[in-house]
Amino acid sequence: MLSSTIIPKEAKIYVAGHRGLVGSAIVKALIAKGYTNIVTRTHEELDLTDTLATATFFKTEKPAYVFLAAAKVGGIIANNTYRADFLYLNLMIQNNVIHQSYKHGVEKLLFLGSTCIYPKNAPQPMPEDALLTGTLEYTNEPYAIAKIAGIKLCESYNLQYGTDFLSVMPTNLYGYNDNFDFEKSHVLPALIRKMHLAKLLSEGKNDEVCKDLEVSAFAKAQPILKKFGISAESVEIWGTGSPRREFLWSQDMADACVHIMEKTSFEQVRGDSNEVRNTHINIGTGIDISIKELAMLIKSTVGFKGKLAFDTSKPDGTPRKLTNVDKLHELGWKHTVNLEEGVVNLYNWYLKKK
Ligand code: GFB
Repeated sequence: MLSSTIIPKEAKIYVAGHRGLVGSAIVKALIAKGYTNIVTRTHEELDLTDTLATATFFKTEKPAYVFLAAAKVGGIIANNTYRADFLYLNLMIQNNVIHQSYKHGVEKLLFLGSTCIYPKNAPQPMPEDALLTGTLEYTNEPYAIAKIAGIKLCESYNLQYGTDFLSVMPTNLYGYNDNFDFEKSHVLPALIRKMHLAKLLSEGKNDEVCKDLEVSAFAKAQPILKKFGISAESVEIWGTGSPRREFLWSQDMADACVHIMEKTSFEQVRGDSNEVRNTHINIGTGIDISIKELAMLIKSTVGFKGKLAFDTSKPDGTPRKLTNVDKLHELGWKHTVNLEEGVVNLYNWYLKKK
């Protein structure tokens, strides 16, 4: 199954979403591999939901390879709250970038989705073929529908127009440049920040708490801490703690993306059926952990001695999301950073950033 596309080191490569968690890691991975002609645009410079602006960008820059890592993303509550934004913005971004890539002869495109495309009760670990076999998890249905449309758009351009657009579905990601906002972030960075603040409170370091929360006085920090269930004695964890999740270090994800861009083509993954489906590729570790176990791991990494308080009024989301990574392994890629190591790396990065 393994072959290789020769990508010249000076080929023009556009990384859409280069300031995000994965996009920034993809740029780093490309530079490390010696690629010299990487094109990026900030959101202020190019709004990818703007069809005309995106068309002008492709016409002018003519990238040969595209990594589509730009997306509206967030944790479970953000997905459930901003349902229209998650559907509309993601459809617009991917429609514009994928269509313009076709129009301007991009040689290869890699579209990044998410494992939330699979049904809520998909078999575990979830193989690529589980797509569209059941009802989606309610909290992220709009986001999942957008990502499923992206997979189908890539497959359909390949089948109708002979393009080489691949889709990869990463498991839950974490890493440098993560979002630590209590309401919008994913569980791992949220718990690092909450446990860190609780530890500072338990040590009486109220000034450092204010600095982290960017408030001028402790009286202003108190309502925020209360709202998010952070105290010297305990940290609030959303849901029951029983859902299981798989976590992948974002730099590993980026390396997998570059590996697939270099080594895989649509021809290789299309299969020999007349009905071409499920050509996307899962990216994960194949190892999961419960949210309670994750909270315990972060608690011990941060050094917080208090308790965990489970807020069952908050949603659990999908009970389990473990990826089947057989296809990825057959394509010659395996993760390198384990969760314990990754949590230490991210906590150290967070401390330095402060
Ligand atoms: O990371 P998270 O928001 O993503 O939540 P999902 C994972 C689990 O952690 C859920 C629990 O069961 C949450 O209830 N959790 C506990 C917390 N405490 C917290 C907390 O402080 N913050 C957060 N965010 N969660 C998203 C999807 O689902 O993951 C997206 O909505 C996408 O579509 C993304 O696929 C990767 O795994 O539940």
